[in-house]
Amino acid sequence: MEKALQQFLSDHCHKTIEEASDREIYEALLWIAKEKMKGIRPNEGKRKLYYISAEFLIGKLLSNNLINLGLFDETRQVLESHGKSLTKIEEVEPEPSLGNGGLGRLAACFLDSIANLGLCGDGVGLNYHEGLFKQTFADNKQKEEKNPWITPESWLTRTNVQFQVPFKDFTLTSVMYDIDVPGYEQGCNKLHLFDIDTIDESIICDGINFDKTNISKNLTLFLYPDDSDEAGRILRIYQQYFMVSNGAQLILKEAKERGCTDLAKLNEYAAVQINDTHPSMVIPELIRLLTQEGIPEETAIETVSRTCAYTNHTILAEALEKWPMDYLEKTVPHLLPIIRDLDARVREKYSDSRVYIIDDENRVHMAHMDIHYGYAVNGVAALHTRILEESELKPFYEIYPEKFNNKTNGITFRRWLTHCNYPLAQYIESLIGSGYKKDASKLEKLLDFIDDKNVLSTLRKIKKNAKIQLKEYLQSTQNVEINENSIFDIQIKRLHEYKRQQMNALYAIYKYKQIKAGHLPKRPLTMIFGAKAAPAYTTAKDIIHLILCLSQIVNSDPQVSPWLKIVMVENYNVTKAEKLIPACDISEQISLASKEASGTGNMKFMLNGAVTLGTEDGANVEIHSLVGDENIYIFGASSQKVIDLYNTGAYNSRVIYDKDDMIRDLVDFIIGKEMILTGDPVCLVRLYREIVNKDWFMTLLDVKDYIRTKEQMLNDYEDETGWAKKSLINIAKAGYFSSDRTIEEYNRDIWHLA
Ligand code: 26V
Repeated sequence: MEKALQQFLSDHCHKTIEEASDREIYEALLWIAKEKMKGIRPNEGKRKLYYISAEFLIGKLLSNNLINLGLFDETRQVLESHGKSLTKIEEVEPEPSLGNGGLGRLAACFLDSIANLGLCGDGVGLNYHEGLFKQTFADNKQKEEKNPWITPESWLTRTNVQFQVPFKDFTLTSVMYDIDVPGYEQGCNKLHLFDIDTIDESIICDGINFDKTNISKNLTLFLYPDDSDEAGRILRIYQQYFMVSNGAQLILKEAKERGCTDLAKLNEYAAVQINDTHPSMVIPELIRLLTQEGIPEETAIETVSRTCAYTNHTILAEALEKWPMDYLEKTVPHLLPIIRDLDARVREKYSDSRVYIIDDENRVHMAHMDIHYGYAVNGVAALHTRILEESELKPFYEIYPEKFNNKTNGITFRRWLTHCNYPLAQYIESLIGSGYKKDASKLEKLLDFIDDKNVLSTLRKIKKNAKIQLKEYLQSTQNVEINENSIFDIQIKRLHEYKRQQMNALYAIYKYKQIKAGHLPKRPLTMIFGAKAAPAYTTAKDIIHLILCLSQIVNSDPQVSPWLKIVMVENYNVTKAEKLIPACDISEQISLASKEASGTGNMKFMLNGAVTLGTEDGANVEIHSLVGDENIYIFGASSQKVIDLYNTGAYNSRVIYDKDDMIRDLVDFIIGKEMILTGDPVCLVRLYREIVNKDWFMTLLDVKDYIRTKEQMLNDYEDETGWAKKSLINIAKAGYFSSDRTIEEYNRDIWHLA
């Protein structure tokens, strides 16, 4: 590495490593890694997986690629010996924000694991130029700005692959860009991102607004443009069809190249994983292309049904896509006869209208199409899959019980341990060897050290150092001062009412009032939030406003701020997650039970030694059964109770508010004197009314139990050894959540690649 680096810098910059800037070193490392990846054989196999996803939240790639190329340790050492820091150099790399949150990050972890297991499988998605918006704060509110990430030197490689994609009134010519996905001591796969050459960034006017109608200029400009208006929703259909038509054409081209002479046997050459319903149009598109190639329609449908599998990532009704037929008519009319035919075949066989593809309002239920014409359907955590089978998708489960299966999510330890918490990874290796890198279940060997005082104290030191690093980072980026001896309590995830950041904010109000009343805690507490709200989601933005106002009030109060700090991290993204997670003591996973399909942040925190404060929801349920009651803090109503409350309509937040003085006191604070003086009364009153009159995600149902449990947790933290043991057990039991395990299961039960 040293020689290659010296050579590059001397050839291109006439400098030594010491003299070169961080940017020059970054570009040198980028070039060296790309060259090295060119030399790696591609993973091969007869049946190839295509993981089609509208989102791949890959994060920065330098460290991850160096790890997988086996160059990470050496690079760190070489740079250090020349007075340079890899962490600083990484700051130069822009983060591609090609995802909203969990779903996109999962796709990125999966690509990493697919490559690392040596499986033949590529990602297919879109090359958004701006990605998700960049969040800034002004007047205690979220503002959105564009977020460009493509620079002349990047991980993207333009290929010669181009396809024609037909729309109603025009045809677009695509270009395929590739990003290499190297496996650790394995072959290389690709992430294919499709784009067009005519994108025009100058049509973006203030913030993230742009002319949504000019498709040839805007198609891949933004990830999920605001779909609060019709033009936004139609643009989304253009994006989705563009993605799947390119994917389908690529699949057929590669199948033929790999020797598929009879396309009726496409399923022997390809498996398509449909990541949520965004790529669902791949089903009618593949059928269309196969019939164009001369395959009879009946056979084409059967072949496609043996090729495609669908993953469901949410039960939230508003997130399940149902496209009006007239939108499809305006954009992709050539798919309509196929979709109508697929629906007609369903109606012929089943009388239950709940399983129809086209409903009586003439909308296409994308998930229904996936379930009828895919060969597997999976949920992303045990509880989630059970809810799909027993309630959300019950009529489908009754028809096709054999298609349903669970695949509990996972995370790649290469990014979420080796890279983001190198000292912890090194220490684990010194204790149990490197075997856990290939087989994460070996982390359980750490349990041998549960009574080893030295080990527990070293783990505490590693956590403390991570906290100091985060303190320095927040000081330099946001100019806030936090106390490394305080408890770090962190909730980082998209802002959504079901994730209940508002409940955590009510806790902050509780704590503030306690301190004001002279009840000082045993130890200071730092509450950290990070969350972006969808630009058109008013309540989510009001919750951000609440948190920012609280943070202003609390942090500027000399009586309170030595004991309580509230920090809202600006522009929360993968890079920030990598800095926050190693420093966390309390991992907030407080969604309303039944609503969080899985969560993956919960796994990242656990792996880094945080203790979970959570509801029995998503993968928290599995974390709970792995670590046991002593090593997790569970509170709140069960998913069954919540489902019953929804079914009977019995939940009424106003009744709780009226009856419970303590709760009323906390909620009233939102529109109290301090808040109204600090914030925007319109937002605060609106949020107050939302909570008192609606509270669709039942914050007031769980808030008291939440406060009680969190107080218990803060108390228990004072038993240093006891807490360190909980932390160690969480790390030791995190092996199950390696995405290598998840992908092995996908391959064993669904893809059958090797
Ligand atoms: C999408 C939308 C779009 C419109 C308005 C509201 C709304 C609410 C939620 C969603 C979520 C879409 C799917 C998704 O991202 N699901 C997440 O997938 C993760 C990976 O499986 C999982 O860990 C998260 O629990 C789940 O929320």
